[in-house]
Amino acid sequence: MKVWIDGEFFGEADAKVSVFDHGLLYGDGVFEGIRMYHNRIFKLREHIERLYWSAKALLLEIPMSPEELVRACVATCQANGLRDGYIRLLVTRGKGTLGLDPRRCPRPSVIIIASTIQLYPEKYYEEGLTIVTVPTTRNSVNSVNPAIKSLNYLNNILARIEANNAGVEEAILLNSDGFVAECTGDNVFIVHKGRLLTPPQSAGALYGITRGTVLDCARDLGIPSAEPNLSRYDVYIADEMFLTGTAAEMVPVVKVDGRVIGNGRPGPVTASLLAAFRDRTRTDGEIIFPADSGAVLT
Ligand code: PXG
Repeated sequence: MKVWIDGEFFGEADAKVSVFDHGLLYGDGVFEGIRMYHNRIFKLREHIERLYWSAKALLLEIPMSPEELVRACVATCQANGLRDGYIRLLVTRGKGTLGLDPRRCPRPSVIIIASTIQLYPEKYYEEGLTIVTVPTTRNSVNSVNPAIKSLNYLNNILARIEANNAGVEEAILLNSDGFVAECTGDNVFIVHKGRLLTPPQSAGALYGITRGTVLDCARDLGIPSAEPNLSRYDVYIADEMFLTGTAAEMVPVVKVDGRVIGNGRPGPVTASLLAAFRDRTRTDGEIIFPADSGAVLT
């Protein structure tokens, strides 16, 4: 594997950061998780746009232009011979002192790791997930806003540990007002009486790229959608439910906190949105190997 760090490729064993990097010392940095499908990097420009938004919120200056980042991501996939898989793009505050002041870090570091991806088993898509709500509440939008995709994922990791303890694969985090925020690495959607509903960013959700794509698909399919505050009650009485994320794409949920959702099977609105989503992954995104692009499914 070749890892891109600040403009150079390193072998896996030599791909290292300093112990004085504030990304390690304080979780001070931002990241993106991006998919490649069929020789294309899906929604790469949207991911890079969000990376700049996250960095802006942290007054972290990315030492490259968006176009340079696009080219570096493509080059990293090419260097690893990858047409399908996963990119982890990180910007850390960089090497500084033991004090937390970011002004002591003269140069942020950019890291790009391209690899294959571990997917959920097909069974979860066919049968749907069972999940729970967990005691850890989502970070407040007024502290570390969950819209910032930062390197500090402890809020999510605490919830993931609680999900593990409950023996489930994902968990709903509520915000401190008791409304549904999102899951540990996925956004939440429900379908109620034909309407597609997902919590707003202000409830403690990330502006997920998959979330945005699913909302676009809904518009194309004529499915009405809205972003209201949702309580656990709204979830329990939903007709359908699914989660969205770069890794999961769209995964149906059939049970929450012991309540069966709808008829306990993945529903028809979920299925039609998933088909529309998968269509987009075939035609949308930056081409990796231009010479192969004639062979890309359209
Ligand atoms: N919420 C959170 C907290 C996330 O981390 C999403 C929603 C979905 O957003 P996208 O843009 O991916 O549709 C995410 C992103 C993993 C992994 O390894 C997953 C994410 C991030 C990092 C790692 O499963 N999900």
